[in-house]
Amino acid sequence: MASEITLYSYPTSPFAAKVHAYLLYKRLAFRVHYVNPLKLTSTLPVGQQIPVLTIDGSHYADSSSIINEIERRWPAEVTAQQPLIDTRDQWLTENMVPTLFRAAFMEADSSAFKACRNAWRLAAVMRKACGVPLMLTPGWPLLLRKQPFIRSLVLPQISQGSAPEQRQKMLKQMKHWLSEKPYLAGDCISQVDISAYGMLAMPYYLDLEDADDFVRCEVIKAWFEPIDKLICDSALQATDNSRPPLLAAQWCSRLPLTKA
Ligand SMILES: N[C@@H](CCC(=O)N[C@@H](CS)C(=O)NCC(=O)O)C(=O)O
Repeated sequence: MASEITLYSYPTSPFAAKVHAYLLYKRLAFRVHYVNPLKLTSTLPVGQQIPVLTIDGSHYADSSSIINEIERRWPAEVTAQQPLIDTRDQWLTENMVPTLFRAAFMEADSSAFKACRNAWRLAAVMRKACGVPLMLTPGWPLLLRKQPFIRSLVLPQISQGSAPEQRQKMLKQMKHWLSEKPYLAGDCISQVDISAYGMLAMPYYLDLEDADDFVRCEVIKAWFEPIDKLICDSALQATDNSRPPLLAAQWCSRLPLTKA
């Protein structure tokens, strides 16, 4: 019998996007419970943060640990070396997640206007998917700026340089890995690729400003497009909606890069 899998998620969470993309990659049947952030702790079956994954009544928290649990239960036939996967996954998550939050985090420069527009875009999606009340959405840029978990991710990176500089650093590192091997941790696709894909695809498809820099880079685009097709096809081919897409079409302002 197939396992019962539920992902507790926000459509705008880069951590949840990693796990959601991985479930699609694995072609597992699952459902997504989009959580109202005002009722986060009373809704989650464990912990206080998104994502949580429930498999047959067992609960798992933390995106990388969840992916490791999925891999333990449904192992890949061929895989890259685990220590390399772990180090690169950690590096990418630590560097990429703050840049994603910075896209909607008002800083003391001209990008503050872009950050506000991005925050409102995210608020609109959170309203549709998670039932965030309309009256909260105008203040979303300020609410994001005040969130302790966002501040703890973003503030250390701000002291290291501008958001575009940090994204360039990340893209340079990904390009370097892809110049050595076809995938981010070697000759075969691994959780590093799928996690990075999820974290890049979510802001790209929601059309956050300046979130298409990686698609404009030929090397990254050549890596991204086949993974995008794999993940989008997985959702489309499950006609009973047993594999919900990473982002529902009605939230996206961009057309799919690749057709099924
Ligand atoms: N290390 C965790 C971080 C998860 C996380 O920060 N989730 C955010 C949403 S993107 C959250 O639920 N924040 C609510 C809070 O900390 O109050 C992971 O990888 O899953």
